[in-house]
Amino acid sequence: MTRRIAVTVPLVALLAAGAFLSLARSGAGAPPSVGLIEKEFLFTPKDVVVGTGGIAFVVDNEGAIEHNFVLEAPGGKTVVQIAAIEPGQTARVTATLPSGIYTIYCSLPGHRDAGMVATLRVGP
Ligand SMILES: [Cu+2]
Repeated sequence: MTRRIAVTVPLVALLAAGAFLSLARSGAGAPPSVGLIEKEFLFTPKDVVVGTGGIAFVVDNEGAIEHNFVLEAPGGKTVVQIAAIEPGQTARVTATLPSGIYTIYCSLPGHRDAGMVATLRVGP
C-alpha cells in the first residue's frame, strides 16, 4: 500500500517569498520536506511519494539505539546519507532528485534485513 505524504513548504518561507517579491529575489526558499521516523526495526512511513526536485529529509530516531539514513538511487548508487542519528535525535539532509524509485534504509549491520527499509517514489 502506498501512502501519500503531504509535502509541506514552511509558511514562513511563503510569507518571506511574498514579502520580498518586489525585490525580485530569485531564491526559491526552503525545499519541501518529508519526515521519517526510525525505530527498531522499521521506517515510518514505509512508502513515500514526492515530486521531482529539491527535497529535505527530516529523520527522527525514536528508537532506543543508534540508526543511520541512506538514500539509494535506482541502480544502487548512494545519493545522500546521514552517518549516525542517536536515539531521540533528529537529523536533516537535502537532495535534488529526478524521477525514479529510490530505496531508503539503515546501513547498520542487520538493520535493513530486520525491516529498516522504505521506498521513495519520485515523480513529476
Ligand atoms: Cu538502524
